[in-house]
Amino acid sequence: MKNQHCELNDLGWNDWFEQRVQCKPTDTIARVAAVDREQLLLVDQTGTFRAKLAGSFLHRHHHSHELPCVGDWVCVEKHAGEEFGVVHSLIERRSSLRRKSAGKVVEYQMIAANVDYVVIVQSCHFDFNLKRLERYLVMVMDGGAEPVILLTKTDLVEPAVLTAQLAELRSAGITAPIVTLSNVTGDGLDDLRRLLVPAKSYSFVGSSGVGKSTLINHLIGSEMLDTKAVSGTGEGRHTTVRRELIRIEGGALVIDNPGMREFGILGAEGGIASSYSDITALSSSCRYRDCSHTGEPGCAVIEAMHSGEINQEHFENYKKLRKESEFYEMSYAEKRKKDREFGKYVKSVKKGFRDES
Ligand SMILES: Nc1nc2c(ncn2[C@@H]2O[C@H](COP(=O)(O)OP(=O)(O)OP(=O)(O)O)[C@@H](O)[C@H]2O)c(=O)[nH]1
Ligand SMILES: [Mg+2]
Ligand SMILES: [Zn+2]
Repeated sequence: MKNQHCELNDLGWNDWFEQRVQCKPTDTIARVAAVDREQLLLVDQTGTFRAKLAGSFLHRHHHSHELPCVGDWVCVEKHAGEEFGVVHSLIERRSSLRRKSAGKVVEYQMIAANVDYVVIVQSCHFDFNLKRLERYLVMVMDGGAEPVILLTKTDLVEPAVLTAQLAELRSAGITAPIVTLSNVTGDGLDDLRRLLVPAKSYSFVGSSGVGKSTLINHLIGSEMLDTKAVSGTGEGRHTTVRRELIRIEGGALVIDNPGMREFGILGAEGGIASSYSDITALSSSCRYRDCSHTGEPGCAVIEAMHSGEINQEHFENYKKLRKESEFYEMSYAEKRKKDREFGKYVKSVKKGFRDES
């Protein structure tokens, strides 16, 4: 993170936090720039440094949403010459971008904390979907942040397509600011830059491949984040796997996010049906009712693609989205497993903590 000569205020600190902070006199204040397993990357006026959670902190907090996530402010004890700072407490969150994880007990999974704006990114080229956008809007409002809508890849559609999409957003009563841009031609980039306020935090969310990291690289002015061509095979590998708070030119703070696979959008199947109604309509003519359109005999979708009736990229996007939503559906067991491992980790740290005391 580029943050030479940065005051806490430049990193998003303000009176709201000042009035609520209760750090011990031996602690200082820092912001979480990234979380890598149990290790945190923190940033303050001195720069970035690594930190770990105090055993006593883990002892007091049992839910994953109570642990620091990117964007959080924390009280940290830092000694010169020591590799890691020790985080003693979390400062109250002003906003939380989070989603409910499915299960009997409502648990929240944090995506980012203390973001002022969430930029909901959709590509106007096949990814545009009002229902999905509305679900994102609900999530953003629910967390106490402001939404901004961003339509990317305008270079790939006719102006009339874009005009129709904008009309659809407005007629749905959506009043959030909307920016349209192309990362390829650079059209609209300045419109977005003008919206970004120094020291405010922006989290970018949206499906995989819509151009979030490409855009943020443009804003940073360097190829800091990995981006990847959407592969022609529809291989659903996500390029961004880590969230990191980055201070861009002009002073705004941005957080990139992985695409939908990790983000998880409940009910994505419904959204798929409506933006790929041509494919779902064709499916009913496939020989097998549960045809996956990946090579079964008598597949009407593949046939239509070969005859040029449906566009190949459109079909690849459909397959990719299908895969993501299936992955999400089946990831509960995996999530459970992760939670168990986390529980073990908490126990081992607690044990160590008791041993020390
Ligand atoms: N034509 C066109 N291609 C774009 C545009 N923006 C991004 N791309 C391309 O789309 C692909 C995916 O872009 P990324 O920036 O990696 O997408 P992402 O949203 O970060 O994806 P995840 O990290 O998987 O969530 C890359 O090949 C980009 O070059 C655009 O405005 N127009
Ligand atoms: Mg990315
Ligand atoms: Zn088929």
